Amino acid sequence: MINIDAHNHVKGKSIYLDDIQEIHGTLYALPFDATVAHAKIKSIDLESALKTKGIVTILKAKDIPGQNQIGGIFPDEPLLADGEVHFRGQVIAIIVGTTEHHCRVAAKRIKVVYDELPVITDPREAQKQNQLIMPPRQFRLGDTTSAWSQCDYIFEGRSDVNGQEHLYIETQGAYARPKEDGSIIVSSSTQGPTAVQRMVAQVLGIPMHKVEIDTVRLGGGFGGKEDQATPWAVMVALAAQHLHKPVKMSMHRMDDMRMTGKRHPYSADFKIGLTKDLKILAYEVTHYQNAGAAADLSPAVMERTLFHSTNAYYIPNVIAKAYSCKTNLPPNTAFRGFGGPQGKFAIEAAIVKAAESLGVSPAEIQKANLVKEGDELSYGQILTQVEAQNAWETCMKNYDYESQKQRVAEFNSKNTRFKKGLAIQPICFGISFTNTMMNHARALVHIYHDGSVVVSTGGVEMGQGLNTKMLQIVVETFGINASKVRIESTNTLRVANTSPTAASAGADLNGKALQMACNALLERLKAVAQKEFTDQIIELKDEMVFANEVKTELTWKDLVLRAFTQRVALTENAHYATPTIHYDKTKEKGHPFAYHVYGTAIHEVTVDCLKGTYDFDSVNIVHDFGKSMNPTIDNGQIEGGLVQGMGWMTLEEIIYNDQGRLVSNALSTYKVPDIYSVPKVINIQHLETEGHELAIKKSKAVGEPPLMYGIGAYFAIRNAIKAFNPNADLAVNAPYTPEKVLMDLYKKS
Ligand code: MTE
Ligand code: LUZ
Ligand code: MOS
Repeated sequence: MINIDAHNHVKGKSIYLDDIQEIHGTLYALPFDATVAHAKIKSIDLESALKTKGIVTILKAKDIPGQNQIGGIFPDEPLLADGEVHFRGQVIAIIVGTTEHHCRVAAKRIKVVYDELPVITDPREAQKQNQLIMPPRQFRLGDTTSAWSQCDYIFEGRSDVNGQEHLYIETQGAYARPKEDGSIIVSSSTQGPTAVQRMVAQVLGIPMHKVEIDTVRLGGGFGGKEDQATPWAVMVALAAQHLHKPVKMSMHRMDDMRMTGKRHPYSADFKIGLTKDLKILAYEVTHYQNAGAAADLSPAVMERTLFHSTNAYYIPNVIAKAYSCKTNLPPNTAFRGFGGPQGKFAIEAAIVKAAESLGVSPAEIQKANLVKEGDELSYGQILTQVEAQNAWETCMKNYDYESQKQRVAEFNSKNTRFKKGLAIQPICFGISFTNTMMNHARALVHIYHDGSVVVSTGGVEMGQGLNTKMLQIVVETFGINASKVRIESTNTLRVANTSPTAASAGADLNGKALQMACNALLERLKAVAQKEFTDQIIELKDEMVFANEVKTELTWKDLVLRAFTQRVALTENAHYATPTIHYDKTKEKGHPFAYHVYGTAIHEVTVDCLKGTYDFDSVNIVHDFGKSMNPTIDNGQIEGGLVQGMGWMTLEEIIYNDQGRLVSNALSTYKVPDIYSVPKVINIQHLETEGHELAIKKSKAVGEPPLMYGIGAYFAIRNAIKAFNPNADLAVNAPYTPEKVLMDLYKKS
């Protein structure tokens, strides 16, 4: 089935937040933010701003009737700064006017006097000063202390990896309209309508039943709208409540980049021990997560870093520790992979360090340590249906890696200006929210008596094709044509208490609930048909209901109408909660993931050793989709995830100066992959596997895992540099921008 949004997207007919038809009298809200990263606010002078033409009001912390608090995990984040600011871009006031332009004029007239305080931007520095979001956490398997003595080789090192701007095409935004009795509807470009509902209620001081959140679709979220779509929705709701008027906000790209958090930068210290036959016996890693100025989702992101600290490798003795460090930057947040990529980056750095010191290829170490059936990970989960070795070997064989290696070696021996590099990147990614409590979902299905069907789930469409997958479930369960089914917006009045669409689990969780609802309706309809056809076996097929043996036929439409006239319920609501998962935080042991997703990618890059620039010749992937329910959409997720991961590892460089000012604050200074920088060839092969019972239709979650293939891009470039300058002593510090590549090409040993 083609993506149901394809035609409207291409024609520009799809509705995003800023396309919603505005009600006459709609006002515009502009957030006014801090220009220093850490300070006491001595005074705010709004007088001249308030007199500006077109300005209706300017709201500050004191204008909040409920709690000035939007922290999701910990209550440590005010909606509006009150007395002090902790990062540049922190919102101090909301300017409301008749147009955005008027608000911007007023913003220039607001005068804030600050009493500046010291600024910390580095996570290690924050840790030294005991500026932590929460106490550190540690996962432990086996006994590293005694394992070190059994190792033939031990290496230590450090890796650093930068953050990443989400760059959803649609910036953050929301549109609030007051309803009667102090209730309110807010259209929000959010991955988490319930999170928005909860915070609107909390800040406005009203119960959740007075707050309706509606989300049609997002022009991309990538985690950036899991938690951080909330403040803007709360701001317009607050303004609408004050003024009894519709209020809208649709952020300017530079405001969005400056005010919102990003992927967490991490710094890590590692120690890795191996035996002579290259088995990794012990691994210790300490992660320093740069959380920014408030918790946001950092504790959960840090947890996923720990869960993925050994990637696709079995290591019998592990200590993985992480600090969530508080700095004066915008709170960093969810981003595709959610800390997993940073955990994997460190173990790959450790393996590369060991390989280079031993004079072997990293691939030899990677291959020798891939997880197998029954292996235990550091958090106690025993792996089953493991496809790590299968994916690796299929990848090597199907793409003829041996010849590729020879061809690259030959190329490098004949060329000096251009050098090629290869890297292999296996992945193993856990599917489920690491917080067990979040793994549930609901769906609501109405069959109208004309036979048309409308579906609501808690899942949000953000370009990943969720709605198409939901439609497939309905169509396949009922055996009816897609034109009979409509997937409605995600709305907190129709589906309540939703988890955000995240953790790649959107299709699994909402799809399973939807399947249950459809099956319940189907049983009821079958019973109606059975009565009509005096107890014969009924099968729904191709829009017809066939009664076996007798040649009576009944169309779907007739059957639905008969059910209606017999007063049978044509609405069903179902609830699904992932079975089998559990986790004990006090022991840091359990079975947090429903299943894991596996795969292997081979990167080939050519580096121009005069300029430091590079081109990716090819990325060859073998991926474990299970039984993909929509290969076109799923391949799109692999391509997009891969390129997004490669961007993180290569071109995309977030720069804050030491005063916490975002220097890479626009697309002129922040470079993302474009059509010229994507690999010239991307091959994707589907691994033949059974799939998993807990995956929707045995079609495994696909949203986040492919991002981590991108890590291979970094090490492919490193290998090309090594081919040019074999003795260079290279740090591991992503991204590998052309500037850094150039410096490393000519670095002394
Ligand atoms: N694909 C597109 N086109 N746009 C997005 O915003 N977000 C990614 C991934 N793929 C995203 C995307 C992230 S971070 C997640 S968690 C999943 O989609 C969420 O959707 P799913 O749970 O339905 O896979
Ligand atoms: N969000 C969350 C996530 O709250 N918990 C998770 O485990 C998670 N994983 C990936 C992305 N978002
Ligand atoms: Mo994705 S980071 O789970 O929104």
